[in-house]
Amino acid sequence: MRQTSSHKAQTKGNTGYESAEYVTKMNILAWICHPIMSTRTSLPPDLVVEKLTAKTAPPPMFKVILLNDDYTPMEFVVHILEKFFGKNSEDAFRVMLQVHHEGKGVCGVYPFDIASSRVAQVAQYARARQHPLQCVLEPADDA
Ligand code: TYC
Repeated sequence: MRQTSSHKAQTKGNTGYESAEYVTKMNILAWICHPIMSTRTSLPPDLVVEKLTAKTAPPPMFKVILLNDDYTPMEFVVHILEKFFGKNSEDAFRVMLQVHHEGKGVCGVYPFDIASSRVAQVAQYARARQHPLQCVLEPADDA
């Protein structure tokens, strides 16, 4: 990235930064990653660098919800909760019973890719054993 005159001497109000030569974040990154690729051999001594820490928002989360049906055996549901959702036998039994009595229950909360892959794994595993067990995704965030 080439420095242009418009990049220089940017006014930043009364912060005392007026004399600092303005360098774009890309320019600094290029210098840090590979000085030879950069148009600079060194950074200016009066450089003021804004905080470069990544501002990444946490990913949206999704609940994997297990649905009740009249045909899937209870033991199979407990097995699913242990195998795909890392539950111990006590928690697996508790979630299974909740689904049985209330119609649905949360198996776990994950980012989209993990949640959707768990749903697909459960569907494939249950269908291969002729069980109609269903699980679905639901957004977990309030937004
Ligand atoms: N209702 C089922 C039965 O009585 C058990 C069951 C529990 C099925 C949870 C699905 O997600 C489920 N055999």
